[in-house]
Amino acid sequence: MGTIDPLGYYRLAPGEQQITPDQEIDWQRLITPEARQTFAEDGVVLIKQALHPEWLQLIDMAYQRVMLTPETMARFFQGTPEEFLESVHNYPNVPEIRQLLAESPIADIIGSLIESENIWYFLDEFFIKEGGNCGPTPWHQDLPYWPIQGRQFASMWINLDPLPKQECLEFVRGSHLNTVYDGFLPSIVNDDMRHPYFGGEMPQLPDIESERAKWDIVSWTIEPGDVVLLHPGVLHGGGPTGDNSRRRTLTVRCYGDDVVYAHRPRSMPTAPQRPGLGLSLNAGDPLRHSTCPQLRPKGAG
Ligand SMILES: O=C(O)CCC(=O)C(=O)O
Repeated sequence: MGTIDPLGYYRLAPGEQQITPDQEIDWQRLITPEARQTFAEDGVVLIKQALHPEWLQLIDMAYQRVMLTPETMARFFQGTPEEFLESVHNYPNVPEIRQLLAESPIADIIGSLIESENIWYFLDEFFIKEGGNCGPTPWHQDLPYWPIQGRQFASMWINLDPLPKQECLEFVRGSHLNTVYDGFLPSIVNDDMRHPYFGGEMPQLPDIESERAKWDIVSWTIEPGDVVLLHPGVLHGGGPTGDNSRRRTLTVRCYGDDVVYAHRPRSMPTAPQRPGLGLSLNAGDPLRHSTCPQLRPKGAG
């Protein structure tokens, strides 16, 4: 992929040709009954070439805007050569993310996959691994960090850069149907990538990395335009970068009708924090909150 110069003009990368189609991708034919079944059974599915290059360009613009304020970002492996960045919940402040969710087919694709006509926004996150040799993302499930439960939830994992298989995030097939483990504590991953986030109520994360053969791990070679959809209960991690690699990833998280508010241990706040959410909802209530705008049907929110 090329770059956008200071005047806002796209500059082609060496050898890149500007031959993008002038019509939206027919994504409906990509969300097949088999894709739905894979997502339901494995908790993760790869959909090839689902996003038009113009949506990637919009994500690139969002990425450039968030990079103006790197001091606002979380840092994994802080102060080490493996350091990488995470920027969370940009929907309220970054117009490109709002446009992306309003106009691109992301919410429609998720709605079709999880079979819900109503789709709400939950969260967006950038994972930015630049400069080469960034560390792996610690193995985890997203579910323990969020006070929610339900089947109709999918995160769309989108990359601006091509990735060889060994730099792609990895997933444990079917793990969303089993144990919900405690999260890991991001602030101390340098020392311990499995230190419990809450401690106590949920079992500690297993040591997947040292017993890889025991787990049904899947990952793919990724081209820009490919998307991976994952349920928040699926175990995922890995995806370090090589010597000269760059990985700019946006994850967009949306849900449908069956997702409800759920209890989490009180020992730590859920992450990212949503003050007031737990005051307005009880366990089992449909997840309706001012920070979760309805995206589909268009105009319903
Ligand atoms: O891309 C990554 O390294 C982490 C992504 C992730 O954990 C997620 O999307 O839930």
